[in-house]
Amino acid sequence: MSTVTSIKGIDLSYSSSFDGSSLRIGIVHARWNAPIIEALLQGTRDKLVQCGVKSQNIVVQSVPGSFELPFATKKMIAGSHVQANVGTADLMGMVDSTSSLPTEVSIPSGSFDAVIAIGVLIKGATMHFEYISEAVTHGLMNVQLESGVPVIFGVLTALNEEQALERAGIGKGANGKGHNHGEDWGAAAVEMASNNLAPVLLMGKSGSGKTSMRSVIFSNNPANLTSRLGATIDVEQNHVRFLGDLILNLWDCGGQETFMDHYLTSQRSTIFRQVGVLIYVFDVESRDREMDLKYYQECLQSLKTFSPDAGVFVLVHKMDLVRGDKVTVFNKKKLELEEAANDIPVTVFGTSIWDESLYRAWSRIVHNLIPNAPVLAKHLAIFGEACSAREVVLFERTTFLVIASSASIDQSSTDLSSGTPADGHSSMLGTRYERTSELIKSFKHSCSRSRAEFQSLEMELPGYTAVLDELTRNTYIMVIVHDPTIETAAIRMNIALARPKFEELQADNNNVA
Ligand code: DLZ
Repeated sequence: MSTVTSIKGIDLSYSSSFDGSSLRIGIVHARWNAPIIEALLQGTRDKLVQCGVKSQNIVVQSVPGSFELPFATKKMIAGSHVQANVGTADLMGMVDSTSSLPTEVSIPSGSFDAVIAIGVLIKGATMHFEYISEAVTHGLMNVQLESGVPVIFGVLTALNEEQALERAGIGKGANGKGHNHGEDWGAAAVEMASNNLAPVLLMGKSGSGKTSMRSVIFSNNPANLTSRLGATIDVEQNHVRFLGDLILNLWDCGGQETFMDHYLTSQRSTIFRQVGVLIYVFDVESRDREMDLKYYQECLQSLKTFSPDAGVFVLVHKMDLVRGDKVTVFNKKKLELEEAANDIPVTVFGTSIWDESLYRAWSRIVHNLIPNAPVLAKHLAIFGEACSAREVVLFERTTFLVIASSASIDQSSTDLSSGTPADGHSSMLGTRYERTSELIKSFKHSCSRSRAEFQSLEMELPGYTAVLDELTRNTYIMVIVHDPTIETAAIRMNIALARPKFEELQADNNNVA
């Protein structure tokens, strides 16, 4: 039987389960006690990279001593000029003649998902140690509470040099080398940052269809299987990967009245703080109109208080159940919900899991969350023109949501963030691309049932030719040409030629996410 020698420390197996590939992490380190700092910095970096953080997304800045850490951390989070690419030669002000001087870079505000403050304080003969330790601890705590960005406390407060060396994994005494605490700080940063991504709140009364739509869009379940899903209890947090490295921090909030009451009272600041997008779902057939509106308005007010910049999308769901004139029913409901929102801008969609309307709404929502969507759209239009395409559409690979589109007929390049079609539901013209999303998703389900993998599609019809093919690792492109002399092989070749450019654009996207 193995003996447990220590129960102290972070459970690294748990922390390492987080994926840091979309995160940007700042490190501020002191230059006092340089060799120890150097080891800690290395341990921190190694762990960050091991957790998937890209080296170009780790920005390092140094300050003279630990006392300066809170100030520098605050500045780094605020997005002021920081010193980047500082190597260990910078420690203690040493100049490495072989490396270029540290570059000044401007970091956009809010661009760090977490900052790690590293310092080594070693007790001396005076009270200096106590004062600095306490001031730095409080200072760093204040920075994270005020900024809302997690700050990792990477400051060793050692009674002697030996203790500090051991905690940096370079001990020389009887206890051996010891464990490098920098690894724990790297893992803690990734965990805290992953849990701190601006949430996308999915709210609405229990039974309104929130979980089913999430399952259809993100878990790729066919609509007919969603009836088996149980009600969501409390808040279910999901990190949904989109376009490769973009992570949507989706909070599916159970809609039972007890939960709703908690969200709006004791949990109000936790639920509504720093929200990126609120998606509020209504069951169009709901009988409890007054109660529905009351919760809706209270949620909007809470959002306005804690996340005034959040986008709001309202889905009038289960439109397939409406008998009679769907357009009139939808328009009436839309007006009612816009009026109830008062001065808060809301975008209202009519949706159903049984048709393309769900894809239309979610394409618009997700489009809002893609940092360089306009750039992608611009390049898509250039591509379309270069290969004489009448229409070009870009789909996300797993969800098949429309990310961008460009058409030469009406010059309507792409603005997926603009409103709804007149009937808000099934206007064929307004939802043609999303109809393709839905059809391809169904086709992919059929493929997987027969253990085949969907790869590409070609259609040659008298009026036009359409090719749907993989563009990048995370996207598909559909190219529609009306010129009968253009062959599908030529379209495919153009797609292959455009591939590197779009891979590059997507990498940029992930870096600014
Ligand atoms: C002054 C000082 C001392 C005595 N000890 C340490 C230390 O052990 N670790 C550390 O990071 N910094 C030390 N400093 C420097 C202060 O943190 C600070 O840089 C100076 O007082 C200037 O404000």
